[in-house]
Amino acid sequence: MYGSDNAAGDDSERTAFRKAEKKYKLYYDNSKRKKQPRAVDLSEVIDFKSILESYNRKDEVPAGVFKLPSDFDKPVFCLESRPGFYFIPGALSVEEQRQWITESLASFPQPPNRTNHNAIYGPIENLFDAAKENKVLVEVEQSPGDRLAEIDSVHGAQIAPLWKFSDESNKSCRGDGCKSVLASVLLRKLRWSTLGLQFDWSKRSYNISLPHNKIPEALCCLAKRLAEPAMPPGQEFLPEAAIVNYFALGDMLGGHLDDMEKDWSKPIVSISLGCKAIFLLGGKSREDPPHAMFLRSGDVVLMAQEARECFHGVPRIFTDTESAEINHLELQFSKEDCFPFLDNIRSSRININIRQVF
Ligand SMILES: O=C(O)CCC(=O)C(=O)O
Repeated sequence: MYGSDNAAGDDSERTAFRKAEKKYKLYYDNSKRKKQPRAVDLSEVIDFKSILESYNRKDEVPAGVFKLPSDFDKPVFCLESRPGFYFIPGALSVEEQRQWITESLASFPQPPNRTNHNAIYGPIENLFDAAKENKVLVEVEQSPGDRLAEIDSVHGAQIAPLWKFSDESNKSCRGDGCKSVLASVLLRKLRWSTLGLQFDWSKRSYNISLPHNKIPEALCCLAKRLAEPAMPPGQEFLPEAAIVNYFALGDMLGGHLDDMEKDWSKPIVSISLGCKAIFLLGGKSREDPPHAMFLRSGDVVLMAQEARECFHGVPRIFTDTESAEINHLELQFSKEDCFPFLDNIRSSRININIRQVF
């Protein structure tokens, strides 16, 4: 679940998980001329891309890792010390990556899906297009009747202002105190959107009374296929909710558990898109030293059974051209009308995690 840097709590500075987060988190050294990212030792980070290459070449995997015997069309790797954890390097083709990056930016934040912006601005339609067209979101005047109708039951705002996109910041503004914000800034500050059954972050539970659309059929089919290696025999994964996390440089997802779903025998299917990241997979206690591993665009992680009880998080994403490893996406988004997607993904990472709730 989405968390912040201090999601681990006040007394967490000493836990093994927190130490690992601090080891890999992005810090800057202020040298004489310019701010430089502090060098970090990546020698202990598990690299499933190299593991796959060596498995394909020599049929070998390192100690502690094994290849799952399965009918899945790509090798699936597991860790001996973390039953229920599955890693599928390069599970998504380049075309699939392109498709889901496009959907994540242009469609998934569309109402009734909620985003982190709902609490302040209410539902925002067509954010991606508005950012592309340099629009501005402005607070508009409403009649008292309109305003009372806008009560936000989840975030408790008594009178929610209404915001609309405009070509210029001064149009449709209500007088001197008019508030406005660039759509491109909102897109850059997009941190999550929720699909299917909506998750209420304030209560840390699913709020089934909130309006929602079903998970899109194509995403459902993909998740069902990807979940197979982790499914109990004879059972089918039923995607009911998804959280889309958007990471920008310097963002991290603090160590947490995903424990709000009823049946932990069913996996969480977690898809990585865009810039490379480090994922930390801990144990059942924050005191258990976590395994660090790279997540690249197209990789898929499944967490089921015992692994559902393991702390995990993302302390770092890499956006520099060499480390981000997204060159293959440049060609996919090379047409002029795709440039806004490329521009966004060059400096960000997207994670789609799909869940069966009941
Ligand atoms: O970004 C990721 O790879 C992990 C996301 C996650 O753990 C979550 O949303 O609960």
